[in-house]
Amino acid sequence: MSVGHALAVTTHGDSASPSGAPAVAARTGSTGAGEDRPAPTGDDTLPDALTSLRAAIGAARFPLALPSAELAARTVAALADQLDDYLLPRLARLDAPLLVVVGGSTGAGKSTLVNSLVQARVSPAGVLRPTTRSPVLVCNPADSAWFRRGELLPGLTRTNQPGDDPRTLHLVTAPALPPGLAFLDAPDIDSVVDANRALANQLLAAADLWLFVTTAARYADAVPWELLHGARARGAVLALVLNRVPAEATDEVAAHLAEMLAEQGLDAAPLFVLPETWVDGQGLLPGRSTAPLADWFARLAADAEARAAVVRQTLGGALALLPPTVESLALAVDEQVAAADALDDRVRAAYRAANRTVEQGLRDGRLLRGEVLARWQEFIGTSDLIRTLEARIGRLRDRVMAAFARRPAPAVELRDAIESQLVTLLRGVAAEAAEHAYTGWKAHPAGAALLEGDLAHHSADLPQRAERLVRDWQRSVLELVRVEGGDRRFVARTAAYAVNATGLALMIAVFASTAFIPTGLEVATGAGTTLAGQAVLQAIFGDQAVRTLARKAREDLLERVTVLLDDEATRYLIRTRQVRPVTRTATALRQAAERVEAARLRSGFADATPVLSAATTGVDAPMTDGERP
Ligand SMILES: Nc1nc2c(ncn2[C@@H]2O[C@H](COP(=O)(O)OP(=O)(O)OP(=O)(O)O)[C@@H](O)[C@H]2O)c(=O)[nH]1
Ligand SMILES: [Mg+2]
Repeated sequence: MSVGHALAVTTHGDSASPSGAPAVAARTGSTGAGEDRPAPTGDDTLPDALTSLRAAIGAARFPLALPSAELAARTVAALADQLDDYLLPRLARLDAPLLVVVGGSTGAGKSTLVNSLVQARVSPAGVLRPTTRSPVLVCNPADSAWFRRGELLPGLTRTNQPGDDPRTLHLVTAPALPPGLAFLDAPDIDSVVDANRALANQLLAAADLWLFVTTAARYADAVPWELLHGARARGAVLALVLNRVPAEATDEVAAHLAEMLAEQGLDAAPLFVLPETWVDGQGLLPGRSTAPLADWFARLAADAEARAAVVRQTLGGALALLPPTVESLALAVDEQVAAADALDDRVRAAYRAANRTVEQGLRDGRLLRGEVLARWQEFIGTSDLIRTLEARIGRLRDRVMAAFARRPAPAVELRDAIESQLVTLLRGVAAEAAEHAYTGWKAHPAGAALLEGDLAHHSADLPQRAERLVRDWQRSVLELVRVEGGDRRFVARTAAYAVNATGLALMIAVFASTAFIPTGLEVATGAGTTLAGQAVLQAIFGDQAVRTLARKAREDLLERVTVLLDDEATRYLIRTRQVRPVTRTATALRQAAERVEAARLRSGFADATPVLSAATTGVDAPMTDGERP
């Protein structure tokens, strides 16, 4: 009975060659096709362009927890592997032996098939699933030096012993295998063992040709189809083995699989249908069962042009996929930058609001209340201040003197009241800003992931820093009075007490500032202010020189507050800074991809068209029960 389709390789236009050899069209490079292409944007070679791309990819990070980040990180890892494992070494040695990676579900009979094809038990097959955990590479002794050198799949340590370590590659030679072709028996692609699965994917990306092995029982599984899609998308050369097909089901199963392949656009790949059979004492399949496959590979091995064409197609497909893949990475980097910006904006908005609240507090006179107001009134009730004021309020001073009992100057108390009023304000705005920044981040997926530590509140030492800030400011106000007010009429040049008193008055002026000066005292001082208090303030603020100093003192205070709040905001901003992509990461990726694309178009790999296609030929009928040993 003739069952299935098998090998056959056709060329473009040519029907299967008379000899039945895998008449694969060898592409002839770029000559002839170059005229129609856009002008190249650079003149570097593909290996150079790929090396730059490798560097750009190596620098890409996606630490912000965005929906795109996980896939991007996986793509980076896969691309980096593909460049290191396959593209760079393969481009450097286009004539190196063809690597056939044998991949598929566990128990599909991959190891058994490889052993049978090379006529030696090079890879243990077994009943324990999964059996193959560490890849085994088998080649003709003449090719072993190339694979041993470790340019291909450099991350796998070469060994001469079988083992279980997925980071090793067991190298075996088999004289029965012709030179020019090597088989790599891979762990299963849908393994329950994570490391197996990851390794299988990595190995497939390093294949010149993927021999996909499935069984009558497993061919409809989802995972292999995903991988097959990936292989098709990459334009990788693919051949399929439908293994262990029971005689009675052959037609049905082979037809169904062929239908599925056609639906997925994979019908160009050669499909070999192998009958269910017995393995011999060595664990090898009978020669007649594997003969079509063995012949096909033998002809491929013997045909250097065909092998070169396979390499060109797989390479060309992988290279063509690089620019769009790298663009997806650049977009993911853009998203990281945008998210970092958005998070920073939330923090900055929270602290800008805090700054504004302080500014407003200074403008609307709300600070000139309670304790500060009481202490101020007490203070101006003493002669210290009054004596320092200019003569034009001398008469007023007399009245004030009369109104207030003479007491020791409560300057210290006023200063303390100003300090505590300001510190309370600063603590309040810092607490509020922290809360806003915190909730702003919490609501953002990438922000929530960054919120470790106590970021819901102002920093623990903020009260102390705020106190220090106010005291420093007060000192600087006195300094201002000393330096700038030294030659003004309202300060007695040498009197320390006068400096002190004027300084305190200036601080009050800062508290009252704009609301006070243009609109009058009632706004700022509110009810309960004594006539004397108002009058003195008016006298003070009526003076242009004092107003100028008050403005300076106010600006000084606001600058200090900005520094304090900036420090608070830094607690958040430092986190985004740590994870923010380095400037130009996305640009570097895009430029590197452009260089690769330009070099690819010049190289001729862009012209690769499918070199292997299916044709229906006879294949051995499944063994009957009577033929089984
Ligand atoms: N009867 C029969 N047994 C087979 C055939 N092919 C494989 N086996 C047996 O099936 C079991 C699994 O085969 P393996 O070759 O180890 O399968 P594998 O695909 O390499 O499995 P993993 O390494 O786990 O991915 C072994 O016990 C083989 O002897 C076959 O065609 N007929
Ligand atoms: Mg195996």
